[in-house]
Amino acid sequence: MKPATMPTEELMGSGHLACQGCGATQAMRFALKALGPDTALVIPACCWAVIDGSFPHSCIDLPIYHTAFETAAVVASGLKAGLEMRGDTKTTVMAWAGDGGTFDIGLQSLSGAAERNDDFIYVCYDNEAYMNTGIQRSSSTPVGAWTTTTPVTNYKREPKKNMIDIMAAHSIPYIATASTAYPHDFMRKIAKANTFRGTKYIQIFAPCPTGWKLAPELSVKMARLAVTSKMYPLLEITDHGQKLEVWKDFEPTPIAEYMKAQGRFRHLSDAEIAGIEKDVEAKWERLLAKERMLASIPGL
Ligand SMILES: Cc1ncc(C[n+]2csc(CCOP(=O)(O)OP(=O)(O)O)c2C)c(N)n1
Ligand SMILES: [Mg+2]
Repeated sequence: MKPATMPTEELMGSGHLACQGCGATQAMRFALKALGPDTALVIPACCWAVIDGSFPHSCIDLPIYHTAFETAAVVASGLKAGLEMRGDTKTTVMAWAGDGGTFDIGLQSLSGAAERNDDFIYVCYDNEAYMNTGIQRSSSTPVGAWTTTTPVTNYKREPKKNMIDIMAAHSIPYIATASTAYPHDFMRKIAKANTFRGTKYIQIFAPCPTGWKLAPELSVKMARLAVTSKMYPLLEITDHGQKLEVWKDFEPTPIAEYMKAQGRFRHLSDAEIAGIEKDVEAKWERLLAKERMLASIPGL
């Protein structure tokens, strides 16, 4: 990934209410730099419902529609339709939800909006649990993780839900994953998403030092190691689900380096970590095979 210049315009101020090292907060700042001021936000219940501040204060210099937990996508659909009825076809509507609000409770309204191909960007900031209510397991929580509802005696055994494949099955124009360690890549993907009409889905890996029992200063490092350990591949899906591009231009790092820095994985033995690494490697190989397979089919 080539370095690029960060836009200097700030639509997010410093007076936010997030924890130190919050990846979701970094992600919002980058997204708004990529989109600019002609943007309206829809935020359901999640940490970000708190982070921007309580009315009448806000750290974001844009209109924000705070919604019920399960309704981010359908409210974004309605907001966009309302703006268009008023003759405003320019404003970008961005729904901004957590993994619980996306992978679990908001899935139905997101699926409905994506099937209709309603015109907005949906960003899921993925911190891999319900953090705002005290670190409960979501279907995005990875195998092996401690949460308050998956305690060390009964830590998470089920694999993380493959939300990207679910979204790809909707044939929407643009899907991407991103990581807070690669802000230029994320901003490029947000800007690219904004060039398509229809539903665009971007899922950004956003460390939560509080929920992961992680030193806040390691937030960006973890976001990088998640990618270089192949736990969280960076990819783009275009052509309505028909074209997949996976980023491979990095030095691979061992998964133990990623997992051992985080208290949520501290109970895992070396053998268990090795088992997870094997699974991650197999998933990575399948992803690359899929990329080759899609590239080999002409005329799609
Ligand atoms: C219908 C409903 N159920 C439960 C809640 C309580 N609640 C508010 S935020 C939240 C967790 C959100 O998790 P996620 O979407 O991952 O965002 P994060 O808190 O991690 O930022 C929950 C369970 C709610 N507001 N509404
Ligand atoms: Mg979450």
